[in-house]
Amino acid sequence: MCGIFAYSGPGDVTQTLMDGLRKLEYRGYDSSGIAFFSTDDRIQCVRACGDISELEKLLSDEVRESSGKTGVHSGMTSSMNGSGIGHTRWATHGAPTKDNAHPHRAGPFYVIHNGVIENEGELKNLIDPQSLASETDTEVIAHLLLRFYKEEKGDLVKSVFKTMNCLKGSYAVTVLCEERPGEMIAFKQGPPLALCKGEGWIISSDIYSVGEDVQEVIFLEDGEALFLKDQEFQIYDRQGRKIQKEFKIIPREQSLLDKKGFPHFMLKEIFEQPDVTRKILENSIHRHEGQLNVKPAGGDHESFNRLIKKVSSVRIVACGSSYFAGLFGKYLIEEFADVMVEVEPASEFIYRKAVFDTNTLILFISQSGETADTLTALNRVKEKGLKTISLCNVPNSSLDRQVDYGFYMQAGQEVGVASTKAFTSSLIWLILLAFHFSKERKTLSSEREKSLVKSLLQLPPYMEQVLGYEDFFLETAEALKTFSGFLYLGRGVFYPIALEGALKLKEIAYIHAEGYPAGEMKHGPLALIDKNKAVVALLPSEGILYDKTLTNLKEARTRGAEIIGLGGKDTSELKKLCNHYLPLPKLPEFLLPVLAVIPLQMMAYYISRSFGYNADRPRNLAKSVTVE
Ligand code: F1P
Repeated sequence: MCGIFAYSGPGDVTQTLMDGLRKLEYRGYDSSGIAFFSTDDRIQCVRACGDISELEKLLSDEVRESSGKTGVHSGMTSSMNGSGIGHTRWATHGAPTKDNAHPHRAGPFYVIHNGVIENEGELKNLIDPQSLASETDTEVIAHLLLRFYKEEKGDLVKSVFKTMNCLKGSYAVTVLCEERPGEMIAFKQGPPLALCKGEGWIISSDIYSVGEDVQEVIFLEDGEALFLKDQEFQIYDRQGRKIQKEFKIIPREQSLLDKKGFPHFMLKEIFEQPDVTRKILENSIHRHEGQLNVKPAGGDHESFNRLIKKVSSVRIVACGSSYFAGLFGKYLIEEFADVMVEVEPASEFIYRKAVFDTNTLILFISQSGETADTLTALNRVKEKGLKTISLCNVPNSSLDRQVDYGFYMQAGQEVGVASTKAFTSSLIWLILLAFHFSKERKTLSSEREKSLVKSLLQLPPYMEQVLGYEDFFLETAEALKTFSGFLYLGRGVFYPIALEGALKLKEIAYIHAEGYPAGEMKHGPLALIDKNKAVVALLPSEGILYDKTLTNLKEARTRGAEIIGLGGKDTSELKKLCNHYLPLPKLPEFLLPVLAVIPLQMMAYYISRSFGYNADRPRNLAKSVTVE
């Protein structure tokens, strides 16, 4: 949450900042702002409410005005070195107003911040509260820096460490000081910050925001501070000692902020799911031999295999859609690998006494690899010496860098705030992991493995088939948008998908929706059902769970609800029972959820679109949740 992009070097500084901020907008779009040295060594600060386009408009007006007055083209240096800091905000302290937009100023210091300062109230005793011009916790950091800078007679390193020692909470901070052109400071505890080496220096929350030609990166670790001066830099550790850090070469895909003709990234990402699945399967099965080939991208695979042979249980910890994917993983791993699995939202896990035995393997799932609760949970279990693995979409993210074994979702950059393709990638990976566990623990016969591989390979064309039912999605979205509440029901592996379907509708269409285990409906939620409610039911193709879910559906229908059914069976009874029914292609039950989630994503998307909402940027949310 909140994006930081700072630049020091040759070229057009404001343009570089704006290009970077545009790629970080997924981290927050409440307001944005930049501060940069103009050619007369003064800092110019421009802030705007709303998304980056508002800042762009304001910036061109202000720069034009100041050029008129001073004869300089502020910030737009070419061969000369310039520097500036930029911020895109997800509001925590203080409403999303212009006054609360970053950068915040105290004396010569201009500060941008990602995170939450938890002792902000207490810290106000160390500064003059009358001097505060905003409601933010960030401004307190700027005033502390100013106070210590005066006390330490201009010693910047001491002032920064004194400031950091006062702060409680999470922060990634970047600072410009008007008295020190050519210098820039960054320090962090929690949210990510990376120093990237290109034509100049970039400090950013996310290396995706930097051009693909810039591949040399240093990730700052918690407690570290970076001082950049005249294109040289020095990093200090938590104790204030100078340290040397090596650049890592990180080849990567360019951030593709191209909707490829789709009206929203979310829709593009939904349509990418078959290809993402093809890519994962290409890398994790031997198609011709009909065998699995599952290996962590980070960490030695032989030691990983030794580890999974001896684990007594698995604990999955994650947030949001990643948590729901984890619930699906529980069904699969317990069913096929016969290993006990517990799943918990990271925000719950971190503030209670959790009991494990030493052979518990902890699996963290996170698209971004930067979710604050998930990272705190990782620190907790590492303190206990437990082995950790991650399923993550962003290589080199904070989570990926710290676990023992890392698996990559391989979904490619996900821009839409509400997760779609990263969720389905997680499902595919959890299926692969469940069967890999089973194989390594010698409970998977080679016939079973072959038939699994065959079924997995059917997924991408079937996903394409489901994506082709556009008329159904449009029609149901149109029919459903007037309903005031939704219940998503499923049993077994379909239950986590019901939760995910309800979350999509809440996130992007702002309609109240609940995911529920179908059998629990009669223990309460049935009381909600009337003709203004819609019930979305996910059905397997056969067996006891099919019969039981059907009964639950009839109970809802009897009470007047609009029924939308999805399932692996195609009968006239189902079509009669449901107001809208979509039969899914035939696949083994444990694979069907991968298909079933697609109509749920599409219906949520079309309902959101029919209201004119921007599905890519749901109100109040951000893609990377770096605060607790
Ligand atoms: C978890 C998550 C997403 C959600 C949204 C906010 O993030 O809740 O599932 O769609 O983007 O964050 P992560 O830990 O998987 O990155």
